[in-house]
This record gives sequence, C-alpha cells and structure tokens, in this order.
Amino acid sequence: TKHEQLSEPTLQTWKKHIVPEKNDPASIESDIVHHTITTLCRGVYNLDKLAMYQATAHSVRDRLLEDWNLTQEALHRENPKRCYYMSMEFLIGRALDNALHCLHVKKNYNQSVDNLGFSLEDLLCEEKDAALGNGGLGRLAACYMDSAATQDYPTWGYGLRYQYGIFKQMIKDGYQTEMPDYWLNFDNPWEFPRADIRYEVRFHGYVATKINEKGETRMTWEGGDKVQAMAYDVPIPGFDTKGCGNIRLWSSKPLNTFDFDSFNAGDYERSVAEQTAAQNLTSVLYPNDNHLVGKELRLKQEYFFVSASLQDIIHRFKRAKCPWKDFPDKVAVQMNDTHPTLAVPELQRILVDIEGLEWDDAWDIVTRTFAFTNHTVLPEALECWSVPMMEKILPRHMQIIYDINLFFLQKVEKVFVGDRDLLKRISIIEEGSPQQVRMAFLAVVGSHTVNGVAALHSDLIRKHLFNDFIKYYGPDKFINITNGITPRRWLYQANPDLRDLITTTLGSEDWATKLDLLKGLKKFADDTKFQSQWAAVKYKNKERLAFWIKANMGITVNPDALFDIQVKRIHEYKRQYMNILSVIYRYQSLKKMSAEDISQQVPRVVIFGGKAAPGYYIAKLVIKLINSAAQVINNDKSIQDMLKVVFIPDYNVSLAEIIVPASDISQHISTAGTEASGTSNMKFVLNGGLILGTVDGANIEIGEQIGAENIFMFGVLSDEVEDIRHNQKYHGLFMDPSLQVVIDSIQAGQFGDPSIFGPLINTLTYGGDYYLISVDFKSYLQKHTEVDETYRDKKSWVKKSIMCTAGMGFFSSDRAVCEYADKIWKLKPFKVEA
Ligand code: B1H
Repeated sequence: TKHEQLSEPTLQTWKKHIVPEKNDPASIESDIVHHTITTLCRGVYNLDKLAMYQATAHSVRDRLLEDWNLTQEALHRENPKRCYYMSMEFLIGRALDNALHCLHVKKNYNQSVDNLGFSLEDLLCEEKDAALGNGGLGRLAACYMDSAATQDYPTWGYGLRYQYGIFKQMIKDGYQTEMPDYWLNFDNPWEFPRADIRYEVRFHGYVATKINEKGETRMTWEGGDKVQAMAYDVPIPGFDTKGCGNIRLWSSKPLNTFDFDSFNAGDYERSVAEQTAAQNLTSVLYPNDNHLVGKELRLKQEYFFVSASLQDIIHRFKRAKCPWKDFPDKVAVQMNDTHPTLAVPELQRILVDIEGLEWDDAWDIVTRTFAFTNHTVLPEALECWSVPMMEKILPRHMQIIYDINLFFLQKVEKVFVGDRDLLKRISIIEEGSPQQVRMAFLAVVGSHTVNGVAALHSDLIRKHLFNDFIKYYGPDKFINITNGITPRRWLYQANPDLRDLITTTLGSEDWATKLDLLKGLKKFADDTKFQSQWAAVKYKNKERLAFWIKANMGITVNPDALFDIQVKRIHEYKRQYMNILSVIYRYQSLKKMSAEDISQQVPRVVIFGGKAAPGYYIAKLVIKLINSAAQVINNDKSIQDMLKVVFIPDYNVSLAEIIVPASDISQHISTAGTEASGTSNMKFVLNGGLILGTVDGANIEIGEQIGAENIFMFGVLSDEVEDIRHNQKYHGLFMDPSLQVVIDSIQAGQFGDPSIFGPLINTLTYGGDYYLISVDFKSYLQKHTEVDETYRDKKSWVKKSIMCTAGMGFFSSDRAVCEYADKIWKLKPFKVEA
C-alpha cells in the first residue's frame, strides 16, 4: 500500500499534521464558521437554520472521523476476526445529537452555537431522519451497531442506500396517504461516498462449463446484465470510546462502460434507459413490515446487496493472504432475517466456480461463516421465491440451491430412512406450481447457528417452524438471544431530565454503558422526595409531548391525564383495532354517566401512531376508524375532556424520542404468539412507563425482570390460540357482548358513514376473528379498569414506574450484542487507543 512506499521524513510530515480537534467552545465556533464559509460557501448574510445545522454537523463529523480513521487503520493493521451484520434495513434516525453525546461535546456545542446566534436544540430538528427501515427489525439493526461500536466489537453493518426511505405518512380526511421520503435532497453529512469502492453485480444470463487452471471442470455464469454497486460509509460513533463503527451501504449505478452495440444500432435512447434502470435498483425501500410481496425488483435488491457485500468482505480477507479454510476464523456473517440469505449460495458459488474449491470444502467454509436470526413466525412474512423467477434472474444460484438441497436431503434420509413425509416437509424447495424456494430453510441449512429474538419466540420456532430441523441437527443449533435497545439513544439522549436524575441518584453516568446499574434505583422506590422528583420528570415529558401535539395538530391534551400510548406499525396482529374498539367502549360508558360521575373519572389521552403498508387495506381502515372516533370523541363537550384520542402522523424514530419518555402506559397487545419480541415495549419501560400487554414476545421477560406486580398482562396464552381458532372455525364465533355493543354503534353510524368500516367489521365476523379480538376483549377491558384504579393512587404508580426503569438492565442492546459475540460470532472486543 501507499504508505509503505513513503520515506520516513515524509511520514513524519504526515504525522505532524494529524492533530486532534480541540473541543473548547472557541475552537468549535471557529470550525463552524469555517465550514459555513468553505463547505457550504455561505456567510452571515445568507445563513439560515438549515445551513447552520449543516455547518455544525460538518464540524461534529470532523471529530467523529478522527475516531473512524483511528479505528479503521488499527483494524487494517491488526486484522482481527470481524463480524458483518447484513441487513436490508437500518432505521437509524438522526445522527447529530447522538454523535454529540457519544463524543461528550454537547455542552460546548450548545455554548458555541448559542454564541453564533442559534439554538442547538433548534438545529437538531433540521436533520432528516435516516429512515432506511420499516420498524422493529431495522431499528434493532441500528441499536446493535450502536452497541457494537460502544463495546469495541470489530463489527460492520452492510446494507442498501435507498434513495427513498420509508414513506412519509400524511393524514387526509382521516385516511393515510403516502409521500416519498426525500431524505437526500440536501447534502447528507453523515455519509462518505467511496467512489473508488465499486463492484459489478450480474443478473440474468446463462450457465456454461469451463476448464479451470487446475484442469477441473467448473460451472461459469456468463452474459446477462451488469450493474455497479458503489459504497457509502456511515460512521457509527461509540459512546465513551475512541472506537468508531461503520455501516457500508451500497448504491446502484450504471456500469461506466458504454453500450456500443445499441449506440451503433442507433438506439441511443435504449442505452440511456438501461442506465436509468440500473440506478433504480436501490431507489426505494419496500414498505412492508412483516409481510412479503414477491416482487422481482425486491429479489434483485437482495442479490445486489449480498453480492456487493461478499465481494467487499472477500477483497478484505484476501489482503491478509490467509488460506480459504481460515475464512470463518476471520469472518462471521450475521443474516438479519432471511433477506440476505442469497449470501449462502453466493459464497458457495464464489468458492466453487471462481476460486476452484471442492464442493464439500466450500460448504464447510460457508456453514462455519453464516448465522441467521429469525424475526417472525407470521406465514405471510416468511420469504418464498418462485423457482422460475429465481432461475431467470439468478440461474446459477438456482442450480446451487438445488444441489444444496439434494445433499442435505440425502443426509437427512440416511438418518430417517424412508420418512418421505419428513423429506417433503424439510425440503428447501416447496412443491407446487410454481415451486418455491423456502428462504428460511435455506438460511437454516447454510448457518451454524439460528436464533430467535425472545424466549417465547425461540421456543415457538423450535416447536413449530424449525421442529423438523431439530430432529436432524439436534437442539443446540437453535438458540435464543432476546432483543435489546441502546440506552444511549433511548434514555440518555431522549430523556435528559430522567438521565440527570438517575445520574445524580446513582452518583455516576456509568449506567449508560452498564445498564444493570439501574437496579441501584430500587432502594429509592419508596423515598418520597425521590418519588416526587421522578414524577416531576414524567410530567415535564408529558408537557413536552402535549406541546408538540398542540403545535402540530392543534389538539389540546392535559398532561394530568393518563397518557396511554400505542405506537408501532399498523398491523392486524398488533391489534390497534382492539385498542380503538376499547376506546369507543370507554366513550360510551362515559356517555351513560351523570356529569357528577364523569368528573370523578380518571382522564385519559389515548395516543396512536404508526404507518400502514400502502397496499394493506384493512390496516388503512384501522387508521381511518381511529381518526373518525377521535373526531367525535374530541369534540364531545359532554364528557368533560375525560377522553382524548390522538393519531400522531408520520411516526418515526425522531418522533419516538419525544413520545416514548411521555407514556404513563403503553400498549403491546398482539395476539399471543404473533409478536416475535417487540422492542418499543423495552423503550417505554426503560423510561418509567408501565405496560398493558399480552403474554407475548418480550413482554413476558420484561414482566420477569421488573416484577409481575409492575405490569398489566391479560389475554389468552399462545398455546391456547390454535385450539380457540379451531373451535371458532367449526363451532361459530360468539362475539363478546361488550364488543357487540361497540360494533353496533359503528354500524349505526356514530362515527361516520358505516359502510366505510364494513370490511373492517367483517374481519371479526365472516373473517372468523383470526386475531382473537373478541376472545381477549373482556379481559382487556378489565385490565383497563385496573389501570385506572392503580393510577388514582399516585404514590403507588410512581413506585411502579421507578421499579420499571430499575429492572431494565437486561434489555440493553449491549447485553444482546455480547451474547451474539460470545455464542455465535466468537468475537472479542478490539480496543483502539488514541
Ligand atoms: C420483524 C419483520 C419483517 N419481524 C419482513 N419480521 C420485512 C419481515 O420487508 N420485509 O419483507 C420487514 C420486516 N420485522 C420484527 O422484528 C418483529 O415483528 C418484532 O417483534 C421484533 O421485535 C423485531 C426485531 O426482532
């Protein structure tokens, strides 16, 4: 490399100029001014908030890059084992505030920005969210990158640089409408284009045979169309460390070679059109959470992502000149759900077809490299790709998948002689017309370890989805690693007042990286002074949210009311529908009371937020029903403001940072067995919010950690669900009477034209109530009453709230990432010194 050719004096000249940035307010001011004039080419005469944000961001990123370079240079030099986290989604949100905290420079930046005539808090709001994800799965990837960087694990993320992240949601006449997310319209200071890091990716074409240098026959994939993948690096600051992580995102570009054939044929337009098509590949994030829509472009995105990432990983591996058999000692790859599963046949193809390894040696390397996280059991979310489509786009991969399957089934058959049912069930190829590739099965066969994301979910996939595989592999391959969230963004940054109270109480900030220390709060749970400080923080956070709602939606909500929040993607299995039906029930109960009785009720503000996939008709009707109910309830003077309903539009990461600290209670009410884990449940409880939830996902473990007396749980258990569904189907649905009353009122037109809601109501009747809303409704209403009664006793409520936060140590993503590193990646921290 270049630096090895430089003479010692030249190297000294370089070193002399690599001096750390100074972080005193005067130096920061000077840097911001410098960036305004040079990077932005502006001056005081045409400065606005956005420009000022950009100049500030650039000066912060300079400081971040010192750490980035230090880390990447040390990794280059020492070449430790690394882990690559492959994910089609990274839901990062904003970067500036996070970087300021990680670098411990926020106080000085505050002062400098103030001296320059702006407010830092204002500038933070100028930043567009990096919203390259749908929901929990993408946000989890972002939390894990934060924890890997903070704990100095040599881990890189690989993903796609979508031109448009998740759509912007607007509410018009109560309905969701979608707008493109123009997040890259202005300069993005948090990414580094790497114009020199480009790889070619092939699609279509045909398979031929050739004789390689060793005289062996090998398959070769030829022809077809090629596009180019160009790298963009997003630095991921670690908290309290010199180490800095990285997410490498790929953007598709046309190949720089000009298509002379088309040109000579006079078809200039076609050659340009193809260039545009290449660019479109990474244009847009598919906006479906927990739902697969088998679009060809999506399959192409998945392969493009996998191909570019593996080429990059292999390029780095080859620099050290290690033999191929050592690949798994240098490289661990974690597949975030099945979306990157094509990496399995792709690595096998590279090793056999291109590098000339024998099939078995290659397969040994592949299966020691990959591990796979499953995030869902919902059948509609399990990826299956049609064989004809795969054959057309990736002909060689389809052959390799057939071979992987053949060799696998042969081994299974040796153990379970003659069990043809088993072979059919366990096959990677599902018979049917057309045949389908079961990506989850391919991922299992290609990985050394498979994990679920919460205890119940891991049990369920062992019992059902992957049960046959356990018969063959034994149980050890299938483990649980319960999800976690980063306490830096979700408490330290989002809830400054609680952060300061906790730090003062515990005597240090160490809890931010050792979250178990929060248990030190337990001994203050009965302390009256501490309780009132705690309650005051919650009140302030509710005021902050109330202010946002007033300013952005014009709705007045009372911070003394109980704030009851459900924010997450809108999905039938998450049962926002059940929530709004119970709100209507509450409204009707109020309407039956005397004015005197109404005034004695516990006032409630019910807050919803979340996006529905643009093609998900029923989910969109749920949004409409919430808004129609809100319209009626919020304008009914007779209920004395005892109930307010708010649907916050365009729920995203930066809004979550305002919403999460403000809950008294949050709802996580999926039908038991459907929500793999949930992670917002963890965020709310970490911020002292109680949970009203079902016995599902991580709710169960949260209850175990904070104590059953501090969580409101209701509903049927996951192992009852199947039987109940069966009975409903064959013996008819009996609708709970309190639910029937609510449905009647909707059908009577109390919330607008009832014909609108017909299809929604049908899901409960003709649809067979698949998500068991009627079954859980009564116990749900009872829990609501219990919540009200508990809230009346302010002291006992505050104590519960303290016990919530105090018990959340386990749910730090630091713990989760450590578990991945120890149990799966066999990875050690790699500490970088200044
Ligand atoms: C989760 C998804 C998901 N599970 C397909 N599965 C997607 C599936 O674009 N697609 O095709 C996108 C997302 N997302 C969520 O993962 C679970 O529902 C949550 O319960 C869990 O907390 C989260 C993180 O593990």
